[in-house]
Amino acid sequence: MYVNTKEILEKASENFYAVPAFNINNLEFLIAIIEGAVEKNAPVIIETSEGAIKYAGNGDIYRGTRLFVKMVREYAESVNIPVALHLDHGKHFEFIAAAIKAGYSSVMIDASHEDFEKNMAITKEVVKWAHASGVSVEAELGQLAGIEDNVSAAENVLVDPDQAKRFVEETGVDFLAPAIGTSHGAFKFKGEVKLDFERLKKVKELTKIPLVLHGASSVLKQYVDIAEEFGADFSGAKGVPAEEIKKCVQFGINKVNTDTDLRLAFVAGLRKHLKENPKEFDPRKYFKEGMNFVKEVVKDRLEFLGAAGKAL
Ligand code: TD3
Ligand code: ZN
Repeated sequence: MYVNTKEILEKASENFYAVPAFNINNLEFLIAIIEGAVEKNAPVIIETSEGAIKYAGNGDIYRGTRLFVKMVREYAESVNIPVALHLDHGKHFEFIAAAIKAGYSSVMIDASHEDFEKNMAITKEVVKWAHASGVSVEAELGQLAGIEDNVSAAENVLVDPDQAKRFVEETGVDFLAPAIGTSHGAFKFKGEVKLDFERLKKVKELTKIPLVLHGASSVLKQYVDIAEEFGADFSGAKGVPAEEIKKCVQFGINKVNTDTDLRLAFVAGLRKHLKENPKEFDPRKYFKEGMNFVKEVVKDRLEFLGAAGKAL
């Protein structure tokens, strides 16, 4: 079923589990994610960044958003699990408007790089338009360090829980992403993994709405090793271990954004297949091994986040 993200996340918040939101750029990742979620009988969120929309539309964002809605709806409507489509890190009104018009289930307005008052004013405006079309809204407070795909900040700026309370009350936003020390990409921590659980707990107590963890990939050793065995160099890569993410879920996280882990798994499968089959040139064959690894990551996340078995 193609559903509103709010439906999926309110149920998760009431029942103390989280649902992964997986980023896609193409059909292959979508198929792997849907297959994994069906096997785990779990709800799942598909998300696309502004960059993914430009890529899929080959420069035309209206074509890109419409294509993703058609692709995701087609797969969602033929399976018996709730599937939602979300705009990740919407920073430009043009993309947000295109996503709402095309039929996305929810959008993120990421004005976290602006000062608090401006972030609030921008978010309020987006909530007004989106809600008028039945589309739910995610916003972000604080900033994540790291640079990837239009998402950049030099340093972590952690969320202020009292500001979060005021922000939620005044904007009417449906989900909130509080910065608690994670970052985007494959190189999240130089030393130890350090997340601010106390801050997260306070944000949940004061807002009581579904919360979102960005930069939540684990950078799984098994796929990094396979990729490196077949020619990749990911030295220094480090993510958030599953145990840490599970603690975040205990303290109120309900949506766990995951992009890097799928990319790493896919490239490991692709490199392995091409190296082991030098005569192969059929994309359906060499993509398949990447898709199989992606599907394993999807199933593992659905399981440890507690979403497995929660389809109905
Ligand atoms: O919003 N995202 C996905 C997009 C990151 C920028 O390309 C996340 O928060 C997931 O981040 P990651 O890198 O840990 O998978
Ligand atoms: Zn993010």
